[in-house]
Amino acid sequence: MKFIDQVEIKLQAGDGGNGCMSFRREKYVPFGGPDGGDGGKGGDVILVADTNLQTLLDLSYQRNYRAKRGGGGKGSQMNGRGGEDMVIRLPVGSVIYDAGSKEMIVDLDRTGQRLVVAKGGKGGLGNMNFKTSINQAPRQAEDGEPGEEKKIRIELKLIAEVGIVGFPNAGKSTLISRLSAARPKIADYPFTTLVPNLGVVKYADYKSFVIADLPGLIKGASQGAGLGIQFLRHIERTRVLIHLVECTSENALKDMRVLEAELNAYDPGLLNRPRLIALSKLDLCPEKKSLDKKLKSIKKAGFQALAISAVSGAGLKELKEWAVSQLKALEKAGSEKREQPEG
Ligand SMILES: Nc1nc2c(ncn2[C@@H]2O[C@H](COP(=O)(O)OP(=O)(O)OP(=O)(O)O)[C@@H](O)[C@H]2O)c(=O)[nH]1
Ligand SMILES: [Mg+2]
Repeated sequence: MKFIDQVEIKLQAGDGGNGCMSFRREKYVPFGGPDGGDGGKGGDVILVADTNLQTLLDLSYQRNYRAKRGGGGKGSQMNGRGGEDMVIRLPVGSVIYDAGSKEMIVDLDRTGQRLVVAKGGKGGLGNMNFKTSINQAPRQAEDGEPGEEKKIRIELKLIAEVGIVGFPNAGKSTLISRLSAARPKIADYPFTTLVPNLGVVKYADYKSFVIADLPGLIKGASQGAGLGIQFLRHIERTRVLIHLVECTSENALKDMRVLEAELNAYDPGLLNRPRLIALSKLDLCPEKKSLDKKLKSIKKAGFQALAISAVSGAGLKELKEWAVSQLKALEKAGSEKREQPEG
């Protein structure tokens, strides 16, 4: 499936139906009076967050959306019917911006969340509404109001609690395939992963968190090298990060600084998340002494560190536990803050 995470579309809500000008005509009822009904309301354009969708692909094919116009009012006091709404389904995590002003309209981050993004026009009043004591036969009826027109930009920001960031080939996809049911492509060459993958990691009593495997980052990515850094949009919402550096690396700390520089160029806030460096492919580094030395130098620089192997499974339990403990701590801190609002 193709992964599209940005798209611009045009929306047109339905115009309101016109009010009707008509007079009651019936045998034996002279001067029957005005009986023109009102126009119906135009259909709205509505956005709905749907968990069944993972990409904005469909919207990249269809760029124009139009709700139906309201029906016209009729004689015999009949009001027009309302125009049908246009409902657009979007993946959860879609952020909607006004394409003109660039302002954010809404962040659809909850399943089932709905928003009327363009309102249908009001129907016009029929002439039966304009009857007064001095004007018993009004020849006046309103036209319906035009429906709202809008151009919006949609950005998909995946919702995952834990993000895996590292150089190409570090073993990110292999790791997510070991921790979750996700089955991303794994291969012995850089840039195997071109789009983010999500996996659900289960732990303890039916609890789980979502982990994201991102395409590899390289030095200069913020200037466009490799796949660039635009996909980092998908870790904006993560709460903790795992950095993968191959244990065979000559200088893991130096590699780490390269990753940090690219993350910092995208959003310095990313570096404030709880982070852990996992030296990957432990099975390829059998010599315990030199591995311990590497871990020690990373820890000395103030990082939390672990050695793991997605192949042998070593260290995976600890890695999972670390992520869970960090998420729990963040949750606790969040709820305490909510209980004691400042000021
Ligand atoms: N020996 C060993 N090989 C591993 C381990 N984890 C991954 N590999 C191998 O390393 C290569 C790259 O693995 P991927 O999981 O595709 O790496 P990635 O970080 O997702 O790479 P990109 O998607 O290209 O950024 C594959 O050949 C894997 O089989 C490990 O723990 N031990
Ligand atoms: Mg990969």
